[in-house]
Amino acid sequence: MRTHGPVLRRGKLERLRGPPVSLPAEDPSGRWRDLIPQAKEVLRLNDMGGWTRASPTLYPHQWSWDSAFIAIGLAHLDVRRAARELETLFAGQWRDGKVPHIVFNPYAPPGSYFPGPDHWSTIAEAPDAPPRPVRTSGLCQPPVHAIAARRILEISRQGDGDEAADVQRFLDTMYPKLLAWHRYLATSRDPEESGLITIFHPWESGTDNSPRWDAALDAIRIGEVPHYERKDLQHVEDVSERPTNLEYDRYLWLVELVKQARYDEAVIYRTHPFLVKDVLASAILVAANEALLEIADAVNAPDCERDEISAWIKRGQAGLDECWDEELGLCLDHDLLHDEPMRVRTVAGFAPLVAGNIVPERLRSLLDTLASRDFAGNPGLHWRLPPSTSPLEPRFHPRSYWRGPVWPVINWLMWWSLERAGEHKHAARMRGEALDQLANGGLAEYFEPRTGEPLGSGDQSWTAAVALDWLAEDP
Ligand code: 2M8
Repeated sequence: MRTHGPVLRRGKLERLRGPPVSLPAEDPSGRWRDLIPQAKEVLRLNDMGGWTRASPTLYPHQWSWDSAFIAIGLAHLDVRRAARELETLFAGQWRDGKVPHIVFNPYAPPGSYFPGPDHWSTIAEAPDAPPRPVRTSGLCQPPVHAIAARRILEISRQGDGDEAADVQRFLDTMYPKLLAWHRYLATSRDPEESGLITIFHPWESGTDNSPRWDAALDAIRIGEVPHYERKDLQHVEDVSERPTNLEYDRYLWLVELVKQARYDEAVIYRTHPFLVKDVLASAILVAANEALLEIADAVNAPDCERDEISAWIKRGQAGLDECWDEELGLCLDHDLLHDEPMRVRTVAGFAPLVAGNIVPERLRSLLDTLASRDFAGNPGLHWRLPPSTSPLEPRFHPRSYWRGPVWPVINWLMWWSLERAGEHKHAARMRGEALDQLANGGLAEYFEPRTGEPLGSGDQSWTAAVALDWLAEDP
C-alpha cells in the first residue's frame, strides 16, 4: 500500500549518500559544484517518505512524469529510494493500465491544490480507478517511467550485490505494470493504430498552456463550469507566469466533460471536443518502449511481449514520420477532429530526436532548427537553450509558463536525446549552458529566456533531479 507521510514531515532522505554524485571533473564556471548540495537539499525537502512532491507549495502531490524524472535523479543517491518513487506512483495505476497524472497526498491540507481529489471524484465515477485510500486524477501524462526504471537498473549494476538483487525484484514487479501502461497508450489512446498518442486535455501533454493547443482550444465552446477558486496564483509573484483565467475555464470544462463521460474512454473518443495526437508524448513512448525492451531482457519476459513492444516502436516511428513538416524542420501535433496539423513552433517539434534512431538527414534538419533563430540561436536569449515556444511565434510569451520560458527538464530531455543520437558536442554544450543557468538562477521550475530570471516555483523537484543526473559521474 502507498506510504504517504504527513505533508510537513521530513522524509527518509536525510541519509543521502555522498558518492557517486561528486564534484564534476570539469566545472568551467567553478559554480556547478554548489548545485549538488542544493539539489540534494531540494529532494530532501520534498521527500514525503517513499514519494516526492513536485514542489513545496505550488504542487504538494505526486505528479506522474515529474516522479519519473525525480527517480532518475534519486537513482544517483539511493537506487532503492528511486525504485520506491515509481512504486508509490504505480500504486495509483488504474485497472486499464493508465497511470494517472496526479496521485494525491492524503495529508496535504484540504484545498491546497485545485483541482483536488474531490473535484476529480474518480472513486465514485470511474470503475477503473484504484480503490481507497489511493486517490488520483483521471488524466495521464507522458510515459517517462520505463526510461527511469532502466536508469535505476543501469546504476544498480555499479553498486553492491544486495542493491542489484533489490533492483531485480523491483523490476520483476514493475515490468508487468509498465507493460500494461504502454499497452493502454498503444490501444485506448491510439485506436487508429497510428503510432501516436491521443490526448484529451492539455494537462496530459505536460506542456499545459503551450500555444501547441491554442487552435484546438479556440474552437471549443465552454459550457457551464461549476464555480472554482484557483490556488496556483497564490504561489507565484506575478500572475502572468501562470495560465490565464480563460485557459483555466477551458481546462475545467474539459475535466467536466471527461467526468460526464464517467471516464469511459470509448465515450470520450466519440464525444470530446479536444482529441489531439501529441508528438512529444508519442516520441517519449517510443524511447520508453526501447527502455522497456531492455527491462524485458532483464526479467526474461516472453518473446511474444518483446515482439509486441517492438511493434509499438515501429508504429511510433512511422506515426512521427507522418507528422514531419519539411518547411519548419519540426514535427507537428495533429488535431484529430479537424484533421489538420497544428503549425506552431515549440520544443515538442523535436520529437523525432527524442524518439531516437533518427535518420541522418532528419537529424541534420533538427539540429539546424535547434541552432536557428527559431530556438537556441535566437540572438535575444540569455543562455543558448531552447525556449519552450519559439520567440518568433506570435503567441510567444517570455514569462508565461509553457508559452516561452526555458524548462530545465526539457533541456535534460534534449541533452539525453542528443547523446543517444551520438551528437556529443551539441549535448555537452546544452548541458553546460543548462548547468550555468541553474548555477545562476537556482533550481526553479522555469526561466525567462531573455534575462535568465527564475520563474514559477522555486525548489522544483524535477529540476533538482536533472541537475544531479547531469553532474553524476556514473553512467
Ligand atoms: C504543471 O501542471 C499542473 C497540472 O498538471 C499545474 O499547472 O497545476 C506542468 O508543468 C506539468 O507538466 C507538471 O507535471 C506539473 C507539476 O510539476 O505542473
